[in-house]
Amino acid sequence: MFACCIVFFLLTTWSPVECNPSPVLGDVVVDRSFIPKIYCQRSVMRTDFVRYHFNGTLLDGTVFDSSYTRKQTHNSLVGEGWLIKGLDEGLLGMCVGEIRNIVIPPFKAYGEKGSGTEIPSQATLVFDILLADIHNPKDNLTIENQVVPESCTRKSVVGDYVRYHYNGTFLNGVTFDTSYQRNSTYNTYIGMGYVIAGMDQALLGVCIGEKRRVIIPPHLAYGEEGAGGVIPPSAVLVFDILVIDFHNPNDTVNIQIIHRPEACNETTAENDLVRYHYNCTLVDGTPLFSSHDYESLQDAVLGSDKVIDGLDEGLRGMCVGEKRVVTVPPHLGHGEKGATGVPSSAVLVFDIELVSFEKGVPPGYLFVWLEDSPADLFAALDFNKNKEVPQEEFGEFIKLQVAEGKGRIKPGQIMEHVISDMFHNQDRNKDGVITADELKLKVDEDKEREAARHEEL
Ligand SMILES: [Ca+2]
Ligand SMILES: [Ca+2]
Repeated sequence: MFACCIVFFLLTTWSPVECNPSPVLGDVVVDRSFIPKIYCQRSVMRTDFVRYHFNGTLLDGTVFDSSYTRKQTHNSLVGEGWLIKGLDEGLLGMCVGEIRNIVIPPFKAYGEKGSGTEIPSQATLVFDILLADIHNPKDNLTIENQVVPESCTRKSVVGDYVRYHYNGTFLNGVTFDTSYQRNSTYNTYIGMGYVIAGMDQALLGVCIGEKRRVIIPPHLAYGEEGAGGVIPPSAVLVFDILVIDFHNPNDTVNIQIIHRPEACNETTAENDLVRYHYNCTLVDGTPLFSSHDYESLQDAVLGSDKVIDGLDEGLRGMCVGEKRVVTVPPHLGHGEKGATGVPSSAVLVFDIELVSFEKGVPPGYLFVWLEDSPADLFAALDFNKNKEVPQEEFGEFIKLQVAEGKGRIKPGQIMEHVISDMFHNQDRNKDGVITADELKLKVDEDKEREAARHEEL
C-alpha cells in the first residue's frame, strides 16, 4: 500500500493527491530514499537530459551493471526511448542529489528476451540511482540570485574587459574551479568568444559590484566533450560570479567634480607644479595608496611623466581647493601588468584635492617671460653699464623680473640654483661674465637651432 502511493505520486504530478486505492500491481516501484532539501528547483521531466550514477542488480542481489565501476555517469535523454521503459518512468520527478531505489518488472525492462548474459528472461531489475545532473537541450542560460549595487552608472557591453571572481560548481554542489583559490580575478573581453558561450552571455549587462549565479547548460559550456578531465561530458555548470570591475579599451579618464571653490581665477595646466592629496582605491573600494601615508603632500609637474597618464589628466584644469573623483582605466593607469599592489588591468579611482600649485615653464626652460622681454636685454642686465654681467648682476635682474611678475622660473626649484644654471648657460667662454655677444634668449637659440636643422635637410 505504501509503495503504491509513492508510485502514483511520482508518476502523476507533484500536487498532493489521495492514495489511489487500485494500483497497477507489479508496476515500477520507486522508493525515494534521499531527497535533497537544498537546490531542487527542477526535477526530471520528459525530454530532459540526465547524468546519473547507478547500481543495477537482480532481485537476488547479483550486480548486472554499475556506473561506479566505469567511473562515469550514465547519460541519457528521459522519456525518449533511450532507456528501458521502467527507467524512463522511474527517473521522472527526480532532483539532483536525490537517491532512488527503483524496482522494475520485466515487462518494463528486458522482458522475455532478457539482455546479454547478465539479464535473464523475465528478470525484475533493481536500480539504485543517484542523480548527478539535469538539463533540457532547449535550456538557455539561467540567471539567479542577482544582487545589483544601487549605484550602477553603466552596464557591460560587447567588447568590454571584465575582471571577475567566480566559483564554479556542478549542479550537485561540487566545486570544479574557483578564482578565489588563485587569489586573482579572471579577466576577459566579453561577447567575443574568449570564454564559453554561456559565460560570454552571463557577463553582458552586468554592473560593477554585481553578483549573479548563472546556470549554463552544456551546449553553452563544454558540450558533449567536456573539458580537461575536470568537466565531464554534457555537464551543466553553475557559476557564482562577482564583477570586480570592467572597462572598455576606448574609455577615457572620468572626472567628477565634487567641490569647486567659487573663487577660481587660475587653473592647473601642463608644466605646472601641483601639490595634492589623494586616496587611490580599486572600484570596489579596496584601498591601495594614499598621500596621507606620507608626511608631505604629493607633488608633480604635469606632463612630466611623474604620475600615471590618467592622474596627470585628472589633475589638469583644477583650482586650488577643488576636489575630484577621477576614474582611470588601466590603459591610462598601470596597464595589463599592474604594479606593486595594483592588480593587472585594474580600474583605479582617485579621490584628489588640489592644495596648491605653481605655474610652470615649458620643458627645457628655467625661466620664461610673462610679457615681452626688454628690447635690449643686455643693456637691461648690465645695470652699471660696464659691458659685463657677472652672476650677481644677472641674479639681481632675474629676481627683480620674478618679483615684478614679468617672468617666472621653473617651479619647485631653488632660485639661486636656477640663476646659477642660467648664468653658466650664457657665459659661453666660462670667464665668469656675460658679454653682449654671448647673450642669447633661449627662444632665439631654439629658432637658430631649428633653422640650422632645416639647412642641413
Ligand atoms: Ca655690469
Ligand atoms: Ca663670458
